[in-house]
Amino acid sequence: MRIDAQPFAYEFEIAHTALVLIDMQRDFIEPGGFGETLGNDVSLLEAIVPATRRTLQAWRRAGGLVVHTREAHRPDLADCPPAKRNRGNPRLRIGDAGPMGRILVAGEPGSQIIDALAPIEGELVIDKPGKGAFYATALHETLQQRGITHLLFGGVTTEVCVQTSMREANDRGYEGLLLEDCTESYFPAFKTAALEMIRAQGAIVGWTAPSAALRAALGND
Ligand code: TIU
Repeated sequence: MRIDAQPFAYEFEIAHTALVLIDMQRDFIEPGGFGETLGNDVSLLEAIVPATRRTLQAWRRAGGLVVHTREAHRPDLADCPPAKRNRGNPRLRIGDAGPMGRILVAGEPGSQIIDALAPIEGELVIDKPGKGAFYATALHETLQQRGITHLLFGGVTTEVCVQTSMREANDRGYEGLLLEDCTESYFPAFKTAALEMIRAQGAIVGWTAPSAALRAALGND
């Protein structure tokens, strides 16, 4: 399969490709969660939900593997470095009680993936303590066991967890493509810059494409 992408066409086989949705959690997208405690306007992120849902549904119909990640710490915070918890001056720190439960803690309401994109049976859900999806997780081994060589990325935020995960994937030998309208940042200029950084220098990190290009290739929208 081949899709129109930048800086040039992206070729992949569904059987060897996973759709990886990064951290589409209430903690980042809804008021009262981690994203807002950092001082961000979280309303910006909602805009990508319809395109991401449509793409997820098309990818499911095509029979492709889906991976959902969540940035989430253990309740005892043993996997949260003090440097991460203490950085800056957030209104609430990781592990503090907020309106959606303890901030950025696994199992709390805020940690859940938003209803519109909720995982279904057979999809992988990876809790990760860092920004990158490969750090301190079994993601690489799991993808290798399934013969996955290509990764289609969406999720939030573009320049933090998505870009970090794409760079980690690139260094591990995956061919990665970021779905432009399925990713968002609290800072529009950072999203634009991240997309440009990824595809510059002949796809130094990977490709970018609108999700419609993927859905057109799948032909099942
Ligand atoms: N703050 C911010 O932009 N992002 C994060 O802290 N985590 C993710 O991107 N998931």
